[in-house]
Amino acid sequence: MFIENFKVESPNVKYTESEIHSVYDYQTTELVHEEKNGTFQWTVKPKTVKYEFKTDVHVPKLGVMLVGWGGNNGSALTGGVIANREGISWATKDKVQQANYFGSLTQASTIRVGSFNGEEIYAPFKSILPMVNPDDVVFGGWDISNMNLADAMARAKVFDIDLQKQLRPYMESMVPLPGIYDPDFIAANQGSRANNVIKGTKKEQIDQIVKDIREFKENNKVDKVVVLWTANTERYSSVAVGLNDTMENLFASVDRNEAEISPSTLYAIASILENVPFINGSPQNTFVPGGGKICVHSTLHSVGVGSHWSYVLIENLLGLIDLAIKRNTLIGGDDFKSGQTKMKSVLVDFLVGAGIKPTSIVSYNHLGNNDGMNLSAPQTFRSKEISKSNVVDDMVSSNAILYEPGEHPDHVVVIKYVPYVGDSKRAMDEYTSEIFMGGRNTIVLHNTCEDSLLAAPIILDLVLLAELSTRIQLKAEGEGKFHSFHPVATILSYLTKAPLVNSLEASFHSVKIAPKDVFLEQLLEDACSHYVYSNNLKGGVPPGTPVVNALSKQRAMLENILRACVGLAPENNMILEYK
Ligand code: NAI
Ligand code: DG6
Repeated sequence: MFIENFKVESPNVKYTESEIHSVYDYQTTELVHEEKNGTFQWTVKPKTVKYEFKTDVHVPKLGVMLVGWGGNNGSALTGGVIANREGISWATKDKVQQANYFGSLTQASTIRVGSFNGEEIYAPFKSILPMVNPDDVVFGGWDISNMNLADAMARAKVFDIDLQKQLRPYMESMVPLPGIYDPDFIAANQGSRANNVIKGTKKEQIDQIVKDIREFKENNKVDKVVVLWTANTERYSSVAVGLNDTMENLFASVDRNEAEISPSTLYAIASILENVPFINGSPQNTFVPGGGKICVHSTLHSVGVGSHWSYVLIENLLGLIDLAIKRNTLIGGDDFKSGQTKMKSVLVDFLVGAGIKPTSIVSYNHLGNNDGMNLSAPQTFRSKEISKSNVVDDMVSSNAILYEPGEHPDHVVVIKYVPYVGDSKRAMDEYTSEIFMGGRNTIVLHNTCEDSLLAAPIILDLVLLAELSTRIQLKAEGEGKFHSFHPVATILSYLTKAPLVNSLEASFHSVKIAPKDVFLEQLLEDACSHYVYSNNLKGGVPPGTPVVNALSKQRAMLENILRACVGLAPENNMILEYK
């Protein structure tokens, strides 16, 4: 049964005109180990921490500025929202199609709230907390191509022609602002598009983006803005000490007009300076984390090192993340998780969770849109290859019965540009696994889908959830004051391929190694299998928080946090009432 909305009645939850206040018991565990007769004995201690959550219920008028507004995703999202807002329907060869938000977690999925007379009761995901209605979002943004959004929609060849005709009057007057163009960061084949660019030094370009954000806010009378990168995939920037390793060095590099600072980093700096959330929908290392220093500390006996343990100090060089932390401005990314990777983060989770050992994962795609053309250059392909390749690491490392330490399935990613298929991406995957008694199991998937129609609702979720999460404050027992979530928005990880996670500026991690005869490389390998540490080594996620790619865990994290804000326990699926 479906209910449109609900309110929680509990001594732990208070709804007022301005906020929802909840008191929440967070049940977790603490692990302790001790060495006895040469082996470690582990004890797991259940622990409950009291949290309080405060959610501001005032839903703002939201402006969304897309970098790459005139691209396939940008035009599909803008047109899709207008079609929903205006209640547009259009004729296809099959039927009269109504606008909808299918594919959006917030708009088209449900959560279970309980059972009533033996029936399961579901409510819209968006009904948990007050959220911006996507129909009310004001869109704007930048593009290095000056094409208006109606023509951009036609260029994208994503929507049916009857829909395009109806949308054209709404979109003709939407023209992207000039963008920051640096041919060194995207494929040379994009040069012919670049007729709408901001001139000047990097510092001047940041100033222009800041000005654009302020004017957009003012002209559209929006309360809040979110900026999201859905422009071409860039190549990785080099991460180097003195260049972009710290906030100070990053600013100094901008002042020197350093060539290695990418356009996406410049947009992100401008947004963070304006305290505007910035989300990176492409795989490049916009936030330039990584390049951390790892040193082996053998002198840490005071913190209880056993004879089989050494400690590794990871000093993470935070780059732009440092700026976001200092300004407490939300950042999120990287790279929308739309199709093939979403399947991967479901299928490998299922296989490893079932005790089956994936040994080879081979993923081919071909597509014929402008994204595919840009990715046909080796440097931009490499960014995508990295973000598509690291998505099974957490599932593999969760099962030491199947995998030896450091062992991984062979994992190959191929992307080819085939103009004829346009936006209709083909993804073919072969998963080979070892099963009972040396048996082999091969699963083959073939997925055909308009890429932008998968990405557009994900963009919507990213901006709506980013906005919502800026209205939530929390504190654990013992913490004096409420605070917002960590600026690195792990809450968005369901929606991205290489979730950016919050990091510690310097953190100790214990790594099990043999006492003396281990080479540093071995130690690093071991450390990195526990904590994805550096762009150069693993692809874009700093240490501190374990990286979770498994889709069901990511969804549960998001749903359960929102449930906690209204004092509801996590969905435990135990159905004890019926046992
Ligand atoms: P697209 O190529 O159609 O659109 C990108 C737009 O960005 C173009 O209009 C281009 O002119 C503009 N652009 C390039 N550099 C710019 C800059 N520095 N400033 C402003 N505008 C700039 O690509 P599409 O299909 O819309 O995808 C966008 C991005 O999203 C790509 O990086 C793609 O890899 C990523 N992505 C897409 C997914 C999907 O399912 N469609 C999933 C995951 C990521
Ligand atoms: C080629 O793979 C084009 C890419 O932009 C993808 O469409 C995009 O990264 C989506 O990837 P996935 O793995 O989520 O389908």
